Amino acid sequence: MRRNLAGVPCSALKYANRKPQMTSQSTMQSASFRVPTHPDRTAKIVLLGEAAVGKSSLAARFVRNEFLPTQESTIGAAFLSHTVSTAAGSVKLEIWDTAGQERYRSLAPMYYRGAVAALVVYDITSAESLKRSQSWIQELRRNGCNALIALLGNKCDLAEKRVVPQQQGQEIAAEEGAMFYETSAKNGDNVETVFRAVAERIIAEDRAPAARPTGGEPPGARKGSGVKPGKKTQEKKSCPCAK
Ligand SMILES: Nc1nc2c(ncn2[C@@H]2O[C@H](COP(=O)(O)OP(=O)(O)OP(=O)(O)O)[C@@H](O)[C@H]2O)c(=O)[nH]1
Ligand SMILES: [Mg+2]
Repeated sequence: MRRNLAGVPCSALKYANRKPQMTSQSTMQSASFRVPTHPDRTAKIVLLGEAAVGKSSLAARFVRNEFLPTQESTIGAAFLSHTVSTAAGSVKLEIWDTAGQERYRSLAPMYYRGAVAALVVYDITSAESLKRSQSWIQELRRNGCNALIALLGNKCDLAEKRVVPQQQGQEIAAEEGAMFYETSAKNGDNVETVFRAVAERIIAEDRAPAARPTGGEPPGARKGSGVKPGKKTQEKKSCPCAK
């Protein structure tokens, strides 16, 4: 199957559930670093995890510095991008925010394939979501995906409802050779830290290629749009890599 530059089959590029446009360079950049017009590298990263653990909320906090208490469940996947500047260079993170609902489960491989980093999210108030995050990590390994993995225990602001001790998440991450953070998309705890740490590792380990000369989003992608596979659409036909 022919794919666009983000590794997504063109047949998946039907957009639904349109949301407000996002800026590709957010206000979340560190004051000490200016976001460059032409980042040095481009890296595909993917957010995985059970439904409602806060994947979209983490992405929205990182890219737009906002939190929606009534964040809608993602349909298919959403795409966002944001450039992180570090002392060692800049990297444009092309973020695929997958849908956690079971009915979209079979789509996940096309989003994690080719990803240089996977943020696997669970909710610290749900033991089930931690189990699910372990299955995601195992699936990535089983499929030979050698992406950098970060295990994130989200909703750490809900201390009174916590059922997953921080140490448990930490131990699982250590066993899996993954980075580990507890985060809160709601109050922003550790959100920029996670993405920045991932960007720094991507640069340090030379995991991402130099940025495409023309820049911009993968063909067919729309910032902040839900991506829903389905029947043929005009957009599919016009995709430059469609058969
Ligand atoms: N208290 C709290 N609520 C959060 C946090 N992150 C997300 N939520 C809430 O949890 C709910 C689900 O968040 P989403 O971001 O839609 O979760 P998701 O993982 O993207 O869900 P799917 O798209 O269905 O896979 C929403 O009501 C959010 O407002 C957090 O850090 N703290
Ligand atoms: Mg979502």
